[in-house]
This record gives sequence, structure tokens and C-alpha cells, in this order.
Amino acid sequence: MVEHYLGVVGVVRSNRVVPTINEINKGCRLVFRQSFWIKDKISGDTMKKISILGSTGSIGTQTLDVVRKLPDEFKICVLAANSNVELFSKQVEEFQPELAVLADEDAFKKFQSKNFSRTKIAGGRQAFIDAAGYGDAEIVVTSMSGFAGLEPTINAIEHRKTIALANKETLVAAGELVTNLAKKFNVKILPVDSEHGAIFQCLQGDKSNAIEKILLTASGGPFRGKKFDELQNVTVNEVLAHPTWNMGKKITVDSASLVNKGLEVIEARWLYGVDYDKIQVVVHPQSIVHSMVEFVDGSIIAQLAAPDMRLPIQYALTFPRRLPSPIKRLNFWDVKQLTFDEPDLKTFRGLKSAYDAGKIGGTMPCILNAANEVAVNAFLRGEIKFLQIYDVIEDAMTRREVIKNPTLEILTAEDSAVRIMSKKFIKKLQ
Ligand code: MN3
Repeated sequence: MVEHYLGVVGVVRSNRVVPTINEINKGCRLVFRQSFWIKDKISGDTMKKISILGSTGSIGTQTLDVVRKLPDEFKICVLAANSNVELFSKQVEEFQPELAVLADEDAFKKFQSKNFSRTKIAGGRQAFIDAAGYGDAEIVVTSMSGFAGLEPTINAIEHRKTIALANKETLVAAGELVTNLAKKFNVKILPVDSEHGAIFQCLQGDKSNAIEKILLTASGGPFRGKKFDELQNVTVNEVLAHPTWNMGKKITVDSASLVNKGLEVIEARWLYGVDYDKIQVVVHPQSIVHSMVEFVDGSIIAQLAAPDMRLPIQYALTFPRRLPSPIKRLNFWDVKQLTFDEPDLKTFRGLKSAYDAGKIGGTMPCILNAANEVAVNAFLRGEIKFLQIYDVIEDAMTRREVIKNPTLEILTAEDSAVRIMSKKFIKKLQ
């Protein structure tokens, strides 16, 4: 870190404001403004401005916790959420963003009655999309859930915001479109997902571009080792009891079905440009190795840490710097053993479906994603059994025609069509 600063300073001869090591440690940094370098922390101008879309969800609240613990680093530009008025109001009060948006119109009506003197407020779906491109935020954390995250993410990219990507459905449904746009606007997509954050860390400093394969770890969820017959009648509560991660409901169901790992395989393909046959899922129940990269010479680099989402979130926000974090430290004398296993693709068919969808490409991953979103909601409402999630996905994938190189319009239309189709299919299952 010190070297980095001195390096920068060395180039700028007029600069007389070299920060001391103490200041660097406290987070002081140099900024280039109006043709000279200045050291500026006190005014808050060098604080990274971030916007959080989906601030009341699991990743959103943990992102705010990271911000809370590094008060000199970040300033909140936008907070946006769907409908949790109570929590959202508290967040707006505490972080005083420039703009606060609730996507749900009814929730917004309730929210509107409160008075926030320093914050502009807005409501509705379009306001949520617009919020993604608002102001001079440097980073947009996309922590909303599902396909609904696609349009706001595209808007953020078009406004040249760095994306801290937590909404994996965006890259699953529209990987090609989103990564091409990011290239066009020269925008970085930084992973927040713990596995992809791990891969990202494993690749730092490696310029050889010599990845042999990506080893994507999976906890295996609450049903690891269980067979088809044992999973016929599992309840919603059993599904929601994830052994190592505490997350939102949608992703917890996805983790139990291993569809989440399938979505992550597709996410990894787009983030790292690696073919599907070079992405291998490794079941690792302790969730300590967050993923690994194997290089052409046979070396494998892994990232390890206690399972705590605040770590990948913080790294995405502070990248390329590392700053202190309150997460629990690993004690290998307590850990003792790390185990690895092959995933059971026969029982957890959704993972295989995701590989298939990814390899087929075009609209197929979008079809898989839409069917899965509908199926997960139906399961949470008690309308279908757990394993029928796979039937809903397979039904959609066999019945829809694939369109290559889809535009946003095509993807949106496909997403809606699959939702209607899958809902009808679920009615027949009941
Ligand atoms: Mn993950």
C-alpha cells in the first residue's frame, strides 16, 4: 500500500502533500483533481460514494454494516429497496443518502409521510431503475433479488458506475448482454458472491491468463448426501435451515436445490470468460475454502476465510485495497479438517440443468432462471414440493424455443412468457 502511494507521488512532481504512513493507515488517499494531486480526507471528498440497490435485504444490510465499520471510507449516495418501509426508514435516517427510493408504490406511500430533510425521495419501479444511474456514485451494489435486477444494472453500467454484483440472476439471464455493455462503457463488474469474490482474489496479480479450471466450492446445503426418496417430502423450514450461510429466502432455497450453484457456474463463466467444461463444482461442507483457481502448471490457489459475507462485500468496495475487517479469524487448530466431494447431479438435477442451459446459451439461461424464480416462490407458498422445482425448470427448458444473442427486449419478453407458462404448469402439478 505504501509503495503504491509513493509510486503515485513520484510521478507528480508538483505534489507537496505526501501522506505519512500513519495517514495512509488511517485511510487517507491521494486524489487527482483539477490537474493536481491533493490529499483530502477531512472534507469527505475522497470518500467513495456508493449506492445500494436492495438495501433492506441480506446483502444490503451487510453492506451497510461494512460501511458503518469503515466510516471514513464510504458515503452513501442512494439507498433503494422494494417494500420494507420500517427498516428502510431507519437506514435512511442513519445514513442520510442523497436519494432514497422504494420500488413498491404502496410502501412508498407510507414512507412518504416521513420527513427526511437531507434526502430526496422517490417511489415506483422506474424510480428504482433511475436510482441505479443517479448522481456521482462510484459504485453501485446490486443486491436486489431476481431478474428484476437486470434493468437497474444496465442503467448503472450506462452511467459508468462500477458494479458490485450481488444479483447473480442478472449475469445468468443476460450474461452476454451485460458483459458486452460493461466492456463498451469500460465498467468493472466486481463480484460480491463469496465464491466469485474468492476467484477474483485468487486471480489478483496473475497476468498469465493461464487458468486451467475454476473450482467452485459448494456447501452442499442442508440436504447434502440425501437421495431423491429422502427429499420427497421436505418442508419449507427444513429447506430454509442452511448449515453455514444465513441468507435471503430465495437464495436459501436455491442453495438447498443446488440451483444456486448452477446459477453461480453461469455467473463464473461470464465474470471470468472460462468455458463450462473448465468450471468444476466441488462440494465442501465447511464453507471455508470459498473457491479455487487451478492454473496450467498444476498450481491451485484458494481463498479461505470464515464464512461471512461482509468479507467479499468489503473487498469489492475497497478493491484494490485491503482494510481491517471485524470478521472472525480462522483458527486451524479448531478447523482441523476440510473435506471435498463430488456433487450428486442425479439427485440435485437443477445443477445439471444449469450447466445444460449455460452450454446451450442464448435465452436458455434466462428461461432456466425465470422458471426457477416461479418454482421457488410456489414452493415457499406451499404450492409444490421441493423436488418439483426441478420439474418446473425442465418443463420450461424443453418447451421454449432458444433465441441466440438476445436483446434486453427479447429477454424481458422471454422472462414474462416463461413465468406465465411455469405458473400454468404448477397449477397442473397441484
Ligand atoms: Mn455464493
